[in-house]
Amino acid sequence: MQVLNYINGKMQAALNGNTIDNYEPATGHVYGGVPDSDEADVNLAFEAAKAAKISWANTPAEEKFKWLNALADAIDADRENFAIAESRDQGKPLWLARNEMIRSAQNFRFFATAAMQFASESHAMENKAINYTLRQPIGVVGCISPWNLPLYLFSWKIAPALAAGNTVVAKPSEFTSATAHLLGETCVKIGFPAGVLNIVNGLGPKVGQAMVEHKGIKAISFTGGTATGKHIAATAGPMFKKLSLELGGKNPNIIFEDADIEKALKTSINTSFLNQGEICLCGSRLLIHESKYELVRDRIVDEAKKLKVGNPQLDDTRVGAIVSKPHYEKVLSYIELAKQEGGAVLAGGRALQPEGCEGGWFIEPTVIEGLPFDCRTNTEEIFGPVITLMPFKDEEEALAIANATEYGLAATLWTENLTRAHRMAANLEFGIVWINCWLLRDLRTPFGGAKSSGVGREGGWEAMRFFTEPKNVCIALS
Ligand code: TXE
Repeated sequence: MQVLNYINGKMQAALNGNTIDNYEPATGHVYGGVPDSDEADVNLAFEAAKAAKISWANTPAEEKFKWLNALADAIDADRENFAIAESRDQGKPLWLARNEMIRSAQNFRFFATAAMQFASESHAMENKAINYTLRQPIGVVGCISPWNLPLYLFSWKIAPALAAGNTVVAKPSEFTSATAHLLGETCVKIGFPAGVLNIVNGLGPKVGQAMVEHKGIKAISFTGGTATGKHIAATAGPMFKKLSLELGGKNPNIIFEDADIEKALKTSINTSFLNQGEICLCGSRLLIHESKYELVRDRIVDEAKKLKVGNPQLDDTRVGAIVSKPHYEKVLSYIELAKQEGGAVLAGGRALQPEGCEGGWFIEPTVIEGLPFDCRTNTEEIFGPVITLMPFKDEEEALAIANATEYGLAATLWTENLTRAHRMAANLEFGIVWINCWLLRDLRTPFGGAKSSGVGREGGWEAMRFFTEPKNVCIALS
């Protein structure tokens, strides 16, 4: 597939005509190209967004609702094509890509409704004055998304930005631009108003950096690695841009002795390995009460060995390919590090080449035990199909281990003890706590992390507030 930019209502190549090779993770072969855009394309997209700004901001909520729903309908209607493109481009199993396409459409539908329902506050001062808050669109905003859940996260940012009345310059990851290209084509097909959404493809340090540095782009919503997030904050901070940063995680998945073990095990296999472990919410550290340690360890090892790693297009594949060669090498290097740190690999640990996918970047689901809680393997984000196991003796120790990382995105815990569940939830230093479930998402809830996992929250009104500038208007009554 030859990916194109979508700027001012038109599909177009980078102005410089250059492209970047696009690799298929399942084969390791180049199968297309992505525009190697630069600052000039960002400027062009910005000018289009600026020209469309006033008319989109003044478009009635009913119209915005109609347009966002039209995008959702078009994605739904073309779901299979989108899913095939996503799976091929990212390496994820096709069945998973299908689910993510459902959610991508849902993101547009959800925020279509938000455009209709968004409201602001008023504050009456006895009989002296009345204040009301105007929540106005920021203007032109930037959305930068990663490669793990490409269209799912791209739409999660674009939809609220548009619903709040902004025009958008957006950049998908250079590793996974295919579904952003299809979204651009969809906009053309349905006659989406020109300039309201602009998609510029290319490298992070070029296109992403130009967006972050652009004086006219007043807010940046970013999801990606913590190091990139730090760099973006350092650039955008002195420019006083609004920033929403969703960064990495090193999430604990805690199984207490009183948990429903069968249920915990069934979900934990997904918590550990869904999407090859390339989800910021995956539980990469499995903490198990010492009385159930052997039982849970043996079962999780068994289940991990049974997961079929294979061609992403096949229905029975549970684990697909790792997104890129550099990331594949990074994950393998962490498995080596775990061994050097004294870890015992109980399942997986190796690269493999499934039939028909020779040359692809596949790694077996890997389970490691015997590591101290504060070693690098247990504190740094690996972002692959690799989990570590750690026993704990009581609630206090579980909490101490869980919190012993610079990250604070999501924690999962399994217990039938109601008061313990609430105590733990209050004391875990994470933005999201799942109790007896994982990745159960209500799109109205605040989504994001504490500590080095980010700044700000997405989802529901949080996203609508992020993408608007509040203005207090005070009227004296006498
Ligand atoms: O992501 P990057 P990388 C973690 C995971 C992974 C690590 C590094 O641990 O191994 O991050 O991944 C754009 N200005 N996560 O380096 O670079 C880039 O083009 C502006 C967790 O591949 O952060 C892409 O669109 N933008 C994460 C986006 O940033 C820049 C998901 C994310 O890529 C830029 C992905 C710059 N200077 C990786 N440099 C999660 N939280 O879900 C790059 N980009």
